[in-house]
Amino acid sequence: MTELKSKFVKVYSVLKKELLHDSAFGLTDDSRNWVERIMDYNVPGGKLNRGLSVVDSYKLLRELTNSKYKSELSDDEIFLASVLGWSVEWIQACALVLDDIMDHSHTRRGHPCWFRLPKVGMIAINDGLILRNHVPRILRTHFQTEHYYLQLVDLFHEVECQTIAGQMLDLITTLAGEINLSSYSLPVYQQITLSKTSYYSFYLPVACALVMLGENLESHDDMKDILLEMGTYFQVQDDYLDCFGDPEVIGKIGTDIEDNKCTWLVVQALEHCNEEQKKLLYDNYGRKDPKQVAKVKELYKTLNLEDLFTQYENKTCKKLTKSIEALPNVAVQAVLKSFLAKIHKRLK
Ligand code: GPP
Ligand code: MG
Ligand code: MG
Ligand code: MG
Repeated sequence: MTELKSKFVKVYSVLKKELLHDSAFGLTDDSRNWVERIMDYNVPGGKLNRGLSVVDSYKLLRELTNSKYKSELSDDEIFLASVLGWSVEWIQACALVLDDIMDHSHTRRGHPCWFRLPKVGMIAINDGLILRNHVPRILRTHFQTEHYYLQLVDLFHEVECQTIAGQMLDLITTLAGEINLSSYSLPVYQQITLSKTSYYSFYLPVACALVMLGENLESHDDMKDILLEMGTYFQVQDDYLDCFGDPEVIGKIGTDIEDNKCTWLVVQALEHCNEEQKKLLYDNYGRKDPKQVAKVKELYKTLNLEDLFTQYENKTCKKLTKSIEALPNVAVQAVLKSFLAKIHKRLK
């Protein structure tokens, strides 16, 4: 583990302790124990990519701003950037707890989904809200005296609006697809991924670093556009792994076919199939029966979607690299390249 990562990891228990004693929640001994379980089960167990990228981006971008940042990162700066990183991880934890209920998922990060635990069930909905409401408390405790506090609160709120609107689109498109799969197209798919994934997973971590550096977010639209495009690439990978990934490695069992989701794979299948294959897809997609799910997977294989995905990955990586290298600032380039390196050809 790098020194920066180990400093980042340690901040989790600081935030946890503060939240367990935050009078705003008026916790009892029992509810405090429950909240501790919610946090420990759902917040720290992932790859931590989103959280760590706040600290990494801050480090790389501070060289871009002005000469007062030439010295080494101070412990205070690392701590504050880590607090923001964990705030993004908290948003992620809330999203996953709720998304797993909506997607009827079974496992997450190699364990049963939180709502699948016998004593949890639908209490998980309120638990998701608890996690979501931890974020403004964290921001208040650590940033309320900073000149950029309001900007930070607005940023988290706006990104959350995008994400929940994207989640809604993901879900209502699924309903439309129950009537007719022909509504599934690449533009529809891109609209869903942009809002449900790209904003919170790619734009938010970098935007946090920029706000901490006193930067005006509007002056970084070129970087934002590339980050959002990377988010689509990331969700295409997520869809691919849902069907073809190893559950042992990705830590979750796919449910997209059963859930009738508008995924990159089904959009490609619809585009490349003949009439007979289209009928097979219409008859078997969005059904719980494992035999029908297997038929859809078989069709994906017949249509060589695995190869098509590899081609997509290579093409997208080249295109993104070209856009990154066309940007004027080397620090910005470094941030974007580090993001791309983290996700390119990922297996989990
Ligand atoms: C990914 O969708 C998007 C999210 C997890 C955001 C959810 C947002 C909410 C506001 C609940 P996904 O369902 O494909 O993710 P996964 O494959 O990890 O379940
Ligand atoms: Mg989902
Ligand atoms: Mg899901
Ligand atoms: Mg998925």
